[in-house]
Amino acid sequence: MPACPELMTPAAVEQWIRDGCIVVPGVVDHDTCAAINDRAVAMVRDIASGEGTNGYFHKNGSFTVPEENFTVGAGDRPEDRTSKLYNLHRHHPFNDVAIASAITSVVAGVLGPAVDCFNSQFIFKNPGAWGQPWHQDSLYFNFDCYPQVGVWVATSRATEDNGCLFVAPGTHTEPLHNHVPDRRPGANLGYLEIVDHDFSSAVPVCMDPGDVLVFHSFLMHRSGDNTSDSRRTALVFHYGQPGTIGGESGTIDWMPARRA
Ligand SMILES: O=C(O)CCC(=O)C(=O)O
Repeated sequence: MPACPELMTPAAVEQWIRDGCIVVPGVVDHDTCAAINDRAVAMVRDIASGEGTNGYFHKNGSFTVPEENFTVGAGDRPEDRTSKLYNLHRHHPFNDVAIASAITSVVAGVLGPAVDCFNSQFIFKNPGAWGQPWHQDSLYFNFDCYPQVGVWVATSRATEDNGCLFVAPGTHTEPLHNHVPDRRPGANLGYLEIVDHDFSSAVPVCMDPGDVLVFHSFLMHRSGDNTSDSRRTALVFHYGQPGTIGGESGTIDWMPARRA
């Protein structure tokens, strides 16, 4: 049950309880999506000129993770070979979205009136890039309380051809499942997958730029391969309750996002 259902519409409350995720259309305007994409590319180029090896580069607290494998040839620019760019939520223009009330009010409906953003990523799903296998985000968090809430902001169109997310509605009520290393040889480092669940009722989440998926950190989800010839991009934030303890890592940085 959401902590503050009065902050949500009755339909959103019902959907959250049943599915563990809600799509909120048209939250971020198209100019902001374009500015986010441009800034992410500029940051990746800048970070790639700094310290690092094999696509793992870091600068000023942000860092990049490389795409390990492509189904087709990839370009040579840093942004063509990057999978994820981490630690953005304190930087413009990402910060404006992280604290936007259209997003944090839904998150507050779920978690309570005060929420912190503790993780941010920009995901480059370049042409040919493989998807991320079925997983629950809570596996990657080691906190003293649950749930956390993920917010996936489409900054390009997300379609079945270019690697949109797929969710298994209702799986947020499952416990945390065992995850095994991604079985595809050459998959991105750190990808883990659930292999003990029937995903036949999973659905694609096709989105337009600026649409937002809000999802429970136990919800099982994956993304598809990008079989198109253009990049699919997304900005992802994770939120939790202020005062949450544990889980210290290089991708966790607690920042107030909304106060009662
Ligand atoms: O955007 C993607 O391709 C995968 C994102 C995802 O599954 C996640 O951030 O947990």
